[in-house]
Amino acid sequence: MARKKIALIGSGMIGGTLAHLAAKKEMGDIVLFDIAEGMPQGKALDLSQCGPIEGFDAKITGTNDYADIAGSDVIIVTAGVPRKPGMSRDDLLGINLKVMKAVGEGIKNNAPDAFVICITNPLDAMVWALREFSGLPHNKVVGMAGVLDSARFATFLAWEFDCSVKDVNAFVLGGHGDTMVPVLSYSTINGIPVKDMAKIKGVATSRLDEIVARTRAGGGEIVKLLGNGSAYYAPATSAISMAEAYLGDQKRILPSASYVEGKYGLDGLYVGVPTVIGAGGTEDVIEIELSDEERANLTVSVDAVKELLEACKGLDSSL
Ligand code: TXD
Repeated sequence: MARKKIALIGSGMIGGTLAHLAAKKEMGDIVLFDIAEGMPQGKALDLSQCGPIEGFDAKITGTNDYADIAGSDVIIVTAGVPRKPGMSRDDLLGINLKVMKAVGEGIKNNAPDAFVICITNPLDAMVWALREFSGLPHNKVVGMAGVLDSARFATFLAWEFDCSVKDVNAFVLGGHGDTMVPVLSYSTINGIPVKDMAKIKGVATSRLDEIVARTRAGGGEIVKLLGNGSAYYAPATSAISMAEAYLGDQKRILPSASYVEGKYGLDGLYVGVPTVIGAGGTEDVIEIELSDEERANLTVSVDAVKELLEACKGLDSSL
């Protein structure tokens, strides 16, 4: 059987980290694409030279030509610009929408059978636009945010309870923005509801509220500390888990920005929901019961996503 092929559109901080992780895991051969000339080729060469040390077999190449992504099984899109301190994700809309148009056309013309994972911000709007521009089926285009947001939530919960991150199952719904909805009622420490664990450990409800707030602002906290660019290790790791779920037909339930039609009272937009990912791409969206408060929070988040979609339509008449 031929090796799988993974194309990374955008070879910046996340793209480079994705390439390294995918190579280490021997997920397949890797193509780094970027508009910057020389940079993807340079990174590909550097990463190839990790092979003898780490002992992986993966052909890693860099390119500025979309023809080289032909036959890709998975494409992960990070092309665009990241936030600078003080910027919101939405400030990136105008620039990154144009980038999604070019990328969508590149995918449509060269690798229409791929499973596409979009990472570019503002995520929920960009994954929608990328799907529109590429014309791929909705189940083959998904956005990565929820795996990262729930990993952030899990990290903070593990620190608070002084327990292993391996035992934390943290649940986040909604758009990838300041309105995202960390759902405490579905978050557990090895099956023990977080609220019960808080009682056992004497953690105040106000402290849990602070953890929820820190999760929501988790990306901005890193942007501010880095001073230049945004998080990349955990975002790349998150997208790799989604790619593995697809390539391995794992049927994992991962919080992903998926196309929702009907469920959660939503109609035809991408937003973060628990999603079954397997060989069929996004195979199903799991609709969970929400409290009135959680549902109200989800509505706020969805409204923020809808506003961005309207803004996209205003900027590009083909949408
Ligand atoms: O949870 C999430 N979804 C995210 C999203 C978490 C963290 C960061 N997130 C977003 O990912 C971030 O806001 C950005 O929109 C993307 C990529 O972040 P990264 O840190 O990798 O940005 P870089 O290092 O600037 O890399 C972007 C690359 C850069 O090399 C550009 O030359 C390239 O994108 N680029 C393009 N490539 C191909 N085609 C076009 N048109 C293009 N334009 C820029």
